[in-house]
Amino acid sequence: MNANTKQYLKDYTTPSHQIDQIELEFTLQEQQTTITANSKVVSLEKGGPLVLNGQDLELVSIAINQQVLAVSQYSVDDEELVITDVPDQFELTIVTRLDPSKNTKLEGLYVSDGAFCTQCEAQGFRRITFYLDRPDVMATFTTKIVADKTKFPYLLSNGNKVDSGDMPNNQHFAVWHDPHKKPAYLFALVAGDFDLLKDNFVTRSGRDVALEFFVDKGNKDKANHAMASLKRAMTWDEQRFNLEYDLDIYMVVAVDFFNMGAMENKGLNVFNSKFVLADVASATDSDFHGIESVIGHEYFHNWTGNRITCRDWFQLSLKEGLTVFRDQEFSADVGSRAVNRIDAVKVMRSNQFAEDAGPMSHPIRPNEVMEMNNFYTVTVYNKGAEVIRMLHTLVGEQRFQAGMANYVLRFDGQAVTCDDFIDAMEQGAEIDLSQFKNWYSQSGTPTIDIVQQYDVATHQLTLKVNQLLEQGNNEGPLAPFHLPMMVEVICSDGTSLTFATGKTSVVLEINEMAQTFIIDDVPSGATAVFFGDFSAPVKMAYDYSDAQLSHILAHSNNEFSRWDSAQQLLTSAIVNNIKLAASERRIAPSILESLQLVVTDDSLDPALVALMVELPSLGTLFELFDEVDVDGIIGARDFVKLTLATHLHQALLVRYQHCDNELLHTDDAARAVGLRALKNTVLGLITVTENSDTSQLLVDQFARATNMTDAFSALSYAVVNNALCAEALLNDFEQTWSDNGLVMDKWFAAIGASPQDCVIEKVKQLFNHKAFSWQNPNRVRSLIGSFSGNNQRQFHAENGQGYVFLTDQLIALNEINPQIAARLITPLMAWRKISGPRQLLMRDQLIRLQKLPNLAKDLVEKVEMSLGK
Ligand code: 0A1
Ligand code: ZN
Repeated sequence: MNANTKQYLKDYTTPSHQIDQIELEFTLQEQQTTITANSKVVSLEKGGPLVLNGQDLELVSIAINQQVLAVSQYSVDDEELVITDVPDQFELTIVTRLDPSKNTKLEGLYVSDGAFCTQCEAQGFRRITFYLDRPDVMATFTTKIVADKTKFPYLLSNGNKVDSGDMPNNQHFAVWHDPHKKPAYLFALVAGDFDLLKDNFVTRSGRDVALEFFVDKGNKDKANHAMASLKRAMTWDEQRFNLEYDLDIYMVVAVDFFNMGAMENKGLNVFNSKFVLADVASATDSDFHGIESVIGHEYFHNWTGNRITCRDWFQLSLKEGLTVFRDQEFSADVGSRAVNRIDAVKVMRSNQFAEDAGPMSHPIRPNEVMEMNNFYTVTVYNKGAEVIRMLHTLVGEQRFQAGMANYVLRFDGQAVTCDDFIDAMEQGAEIDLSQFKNWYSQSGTPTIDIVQQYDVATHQLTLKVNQLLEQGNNEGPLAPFHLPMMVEVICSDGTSLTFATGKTSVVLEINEMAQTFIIDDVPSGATAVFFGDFSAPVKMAYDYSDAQLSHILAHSNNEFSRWDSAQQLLTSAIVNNIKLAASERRIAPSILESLQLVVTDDSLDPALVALMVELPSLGTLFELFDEVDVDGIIGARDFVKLTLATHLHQALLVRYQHCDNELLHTDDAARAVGLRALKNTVLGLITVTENSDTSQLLVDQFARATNMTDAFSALSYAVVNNALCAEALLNDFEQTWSDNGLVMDKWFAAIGASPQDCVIEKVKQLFNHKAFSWQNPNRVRSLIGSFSGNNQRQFHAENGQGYVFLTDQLIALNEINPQIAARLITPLMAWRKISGPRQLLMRDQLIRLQKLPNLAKDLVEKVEMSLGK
């Protein structure tokens, strides 16, 4: 098979062979590991050849029923091993050899800081042995690991440990057996020396589960939060989804070298150490939150992903969309629902809307894929979760859970499709989803256009609703989507209308291109609020006046809508100034007044206030336009920020002080997180003006900080706001933390986001920093990713040097870790939307990449999609 070709969903065929059992034996050595794979193979289509996947492998031997095959009996190339003549049923023994120390792609078996570990999703198992590496081939795995006892005291794999012992030459072994059938992508092996944090969890039915966290030596205490989060997740899944854990042991290993966040391997999760290790000195509140959410996510995969898995990789959202929905609900139930919802919506409006409007636009169930690693996207994950959330909104919790129960009942132990899920939901939740299915096959963000008419005589509010769909990458005519629109009606006195259900919101079901709804008993002068809670992943075309937005901000019963109206006020203030010369820029005083009220409102959750006074990100603002005026948007946003900071200066200072004081006394941990969020958002605004006072404020906070949230906020605002103290704080921070890679990531990211013109030079110098490593994805993402993804000002420097710089680094990473390179290329792919000479400067760099002789498949696909045929 040719490496750089596309695979199509429509071409799916069932596997030619089944593998029910596999026994693996690993003899681990850093530079030369030998793997013997013994599989029980059954032919499903009589007579066909057996075609196994394999990549970067040295084939040592191959035998069928213990008979070694002659070279003439098989053929091997870069991608496949083909055995032409096989019996209907046989034992296949393959011996392969590889060099894990050279595996910088971090897929398959590799070495992370001296420990062996694996990453097999999506197609990493084929880098270990030749196999039917596809998720619909499910086997029971027995794994024997042999390694040096001193260097690798812990030998881990999936399932339960069934044997272990010593061997000659200081070697030892362990044998693991996983009773649950699984696809190869859920296989894992870890060998190394760790500190071990142990606990246990008794499930609802009384199963005693050992919980074990393996972390770098000296870091045991930093795993306590992750452990507590895991126990919360286990309890929550029993209570809310009625799902219980199914093995006697659940292990989590934290490694420093990892391409993604974490991996849900059965019984043996492998985590990026960023999502395990935390203490207040070295991790921010948002790091703590991230750990809880990723720990939850991987745990929830045990049912939605592992026990019920995907038939093929086009179905990825079957497990990911659903599991993101589950982890979001977990975070919302154990923390603030509104804050979690807002965080999720910010990701949708900036990253996902951008992806859906760009060259990589794909439905949550893609139709074509060249490199699967490129499809672990915000569309598959986050829009996928929004699609599940719409189902939940349409049917309500009880019927949704009935649908879930039916899904589990029907498909446990199987590899299934998104259609199977929908089918189970239709049956269990009793709803017709034939039209809802369009969310799985059509890409792009729908715009919902709303026109209102109010009849004073009948008190009826008529809503004329139109779906505006963009062709984008879709083939054929587009069908209307089925989506819930949550509506609240706020009267002129600030009270919200109560509907027949007794609630202050109603869900209208949109399922036609053009539709009319009538809401009765609406008093005159009322304001209707659409898409409360972001009830569908759409853009809304309805122009509220600033007065209406201020009214919603002050009175909505829905915290999300209050935040959203504040964002819309700020957005309109920015948008209105884009085309104006600096001297002509203005903000309506009413907007400043509304925000002043927010800043001074003690009755609101401080975490929410923090989100309300935060300006929409440049990423979100760019998504409002088909053609992006980079200078105009940055200039207008800077202006609004400075005006806000100046106008609200006194109120901000007071609020900063109040938060600080309350933090000294409160012992409510959740409230303290909100107070810190507000205090630091406010600090960011106050210090927009650089002078000795604001610089001193940063210096003081940095010096007094008893936690990383406060210390790093002071540092990063010093850098982004160009404070006089920036250099001093950066040096201090570096001195303190230079031995802690995860904390140095923050330092690298702060510098990468610096607005100074010399930032590229600084970043280049840091490539030689002792804490930086090209092989470590976290370091690369922090330094280069923060520049290209978080520093629009310098990335889009007029002379194009930001584009050249990023491309230089992509060329280097193409050799080291193409998966990471392909993630970092995203900002360059938006070239068509960027107006003026920048557009061609960006395109030039994509062309430069295209001409590279050994461009990896990951980048080939993205470059081709960006440049078009
Ligand atoms: N399934 C994991 C994500 C993941 C995907 C691919 C990886 O390597 C290529 C690693 C992890 C999750 O959703 O958490
Ligand atoms: Zn996942």
